[in-house]
Amino acid sequence: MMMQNRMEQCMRWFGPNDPVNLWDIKQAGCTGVVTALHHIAVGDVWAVNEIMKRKNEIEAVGLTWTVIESLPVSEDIKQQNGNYLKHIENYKESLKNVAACGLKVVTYNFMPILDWVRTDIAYTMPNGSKALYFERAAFMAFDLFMLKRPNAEKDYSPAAIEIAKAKYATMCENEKATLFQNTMLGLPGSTEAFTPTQILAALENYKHIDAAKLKAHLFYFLKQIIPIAEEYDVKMAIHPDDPPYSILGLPRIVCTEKDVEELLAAAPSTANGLCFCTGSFGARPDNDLLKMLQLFGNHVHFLHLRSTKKDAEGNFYEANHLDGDADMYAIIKQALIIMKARNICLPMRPDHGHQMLDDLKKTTYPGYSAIGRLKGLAELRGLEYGIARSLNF
Ligand code: DNO
Repeated sequence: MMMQNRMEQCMRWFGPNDPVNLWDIKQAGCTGVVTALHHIAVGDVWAVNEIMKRKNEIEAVGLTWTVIESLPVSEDIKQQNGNYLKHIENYKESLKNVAACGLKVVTYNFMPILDWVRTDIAYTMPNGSKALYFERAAFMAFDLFMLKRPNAEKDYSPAAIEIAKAKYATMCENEKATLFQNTMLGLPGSTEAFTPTQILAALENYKHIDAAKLKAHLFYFLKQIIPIAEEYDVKMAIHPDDPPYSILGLPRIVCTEKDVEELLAAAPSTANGLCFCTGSFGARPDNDLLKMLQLFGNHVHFLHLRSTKKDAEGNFYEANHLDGDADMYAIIKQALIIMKARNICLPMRPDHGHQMLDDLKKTTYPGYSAIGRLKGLAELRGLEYGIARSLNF
């Protein structure tokens, strides 16, 4: 029988402490789960028994652990100092263990210090649901007047600094505290935020690491890791930077088509691939999502579907999955073409979702409440079904 090349519907699960449980994910219509061993310190080896324990939990409800998100890369590796060689060896070990447990796709990122950054995690939409929002003026105000990053003013034009000043002047103490908390949120899967002292010290470590140097560190890492991934049949899927440009003076190097071209060329192999996040790449007006998907289709191992709505001031919010600036019709159509050509089912997760209905009363990881993601998934699934049928796929 011919295989139906459809996206494998997944949701992210943050493990046993996640208020959204595996049954919720199953009821949303997923077959796959995307998760990580969040309790293992970054840089340490993921042991087979730990991986198996999590895998069995997932399989006990009839779901599959489809993608690891993330097997994190340590700051030592990103900065090439301290224990980086040991951490690279540990990473290889983890990949072997992951493969031994039958897992095939590993997502990671190479963002310095911070992962994704938003200024508002409860931005009210006209219908009362809450979205994630990046407000440029608020972010600049945070950087210049709250964090007081040394030399921050050099990164902004005088006009931008005036905008930040005006924004800061309108903010009450409560708003400032919330902005601080939101911006300094730590890694996904953790509710801990960085302190100003921690972040300023971490930024200091990047004083001599510019984009070219960070790229060299990424390429070094890839040259070490990709042969192992290839040997053990694991696909590496790097997540783009979010937002896809420099923040807090930090280099960000997985933002554009050119960045992707370079990183793929650094270790040529289909094991060297992408988590194609339409929300992250899509937050830059100069990224043509469809073109990128066409160009890099053979290296896409995982899809994050989400649509940001940008404005001329550099703000963006996360719109409904079928609204926003991403042409989701064109993207899903292209994903179907890629899957058919490669005869595979690409794992996909509705990335983030609005906090809505009953979830407005609950505390969940920002962006990861159940109902908004379920709605996004249902819309994406319907769109895919319609396109696939009309193409006779
Ligand atoms: C945000 C996520 C990212 C992603 C990591 C992958 O919700 O898409 O935090 O998981 O960057 O390493």
